[in-house]
Amino acid sequence: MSELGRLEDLPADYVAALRALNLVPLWPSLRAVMPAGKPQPRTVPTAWSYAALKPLLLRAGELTPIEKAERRVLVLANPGHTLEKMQACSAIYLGMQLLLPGEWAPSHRHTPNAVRMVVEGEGAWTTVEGEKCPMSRGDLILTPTGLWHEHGHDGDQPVVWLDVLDLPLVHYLEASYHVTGQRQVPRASHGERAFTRAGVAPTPVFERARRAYPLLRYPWAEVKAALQALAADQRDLECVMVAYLNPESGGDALNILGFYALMLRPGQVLALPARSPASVFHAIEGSVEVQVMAERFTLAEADTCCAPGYEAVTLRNRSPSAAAFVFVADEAPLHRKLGLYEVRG
Ligand code: GTQ
Repeated sequence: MSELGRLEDLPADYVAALRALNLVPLWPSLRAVMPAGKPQPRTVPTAWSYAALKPLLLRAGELTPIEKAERRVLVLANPGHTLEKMQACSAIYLGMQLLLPGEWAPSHRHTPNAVRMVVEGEGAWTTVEGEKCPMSRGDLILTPTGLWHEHGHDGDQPVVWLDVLDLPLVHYLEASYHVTGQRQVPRASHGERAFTRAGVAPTPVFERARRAYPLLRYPWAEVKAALQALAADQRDLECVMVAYLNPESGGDALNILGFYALMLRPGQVLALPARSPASVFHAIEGSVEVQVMAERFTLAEADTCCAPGYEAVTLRNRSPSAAAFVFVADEAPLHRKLGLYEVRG
């Protein structure tokens, strides 16, 4: 195939005439926007150590009162996108949020979808549309697009959680905005237990208005038990993984990003195929080695890393005697909806 013409090959007056009319020749940029065979992601494999960031997050607690921050968050930014873009990868934002005892992060709603994976501390809660969700380590709390949410803390130690949002995508779509609201009054009965038995869901005789997001809190104790049961039941199963689902529709818990919990048996090496979506890995329990491209990260508990799409990822449980548990977020629901999803074996 012959080389395509370059911008420098064109007369300067011609390029200037085009620019004056807001016109651009395609051919000098065609290969950049559609590279041969495989995308060239900006996302570079990056890891964030919790032990390294925690003192800086606690210092933010001293430097900036919650009233001056609204959300006291250090963003886990991918240098490949430039730090200012606040992106872990093209569609995923990651942040570590600190709430100190007695603090309150006021009620708001916004167009981006968010989830919280609780990293450390007891006694905090997120109220979502009046549903008060207690936060314990490993719990996943959804705050889907448009739903009111606020965070509070009745405990006596700092609480930290990992925020995962589709903010980069929603911002790119010029659809990102928020609305500030009043303190919520928690509802007495919020039906939290209604979906925690596998295979059955509430079925009222009289049709009720179905909630788009019937389950907002996925307790770690339940998810871990599901993984352990799966591993014990299928001893040959290589990938012991569960997806966080909407229990009424059976579909992904949220529309844009996918969320999963993975168990690695003692010493297990798990080779994940190259797939089109980018992924994030966060160690909930145990120590896990993550190999992607030329990088090999060792994730201790509460550490996080990201991997670009179209790259194979190999995970290894570093313990010969204990299982390891990993929280995974990816862009798969988005890729599937757009018809872009690929597995490259
Ligand atoms: O807790 O509502 O990390 O609105 C970024 C934006 C957390 C939140 C973030 C947010 C929140």
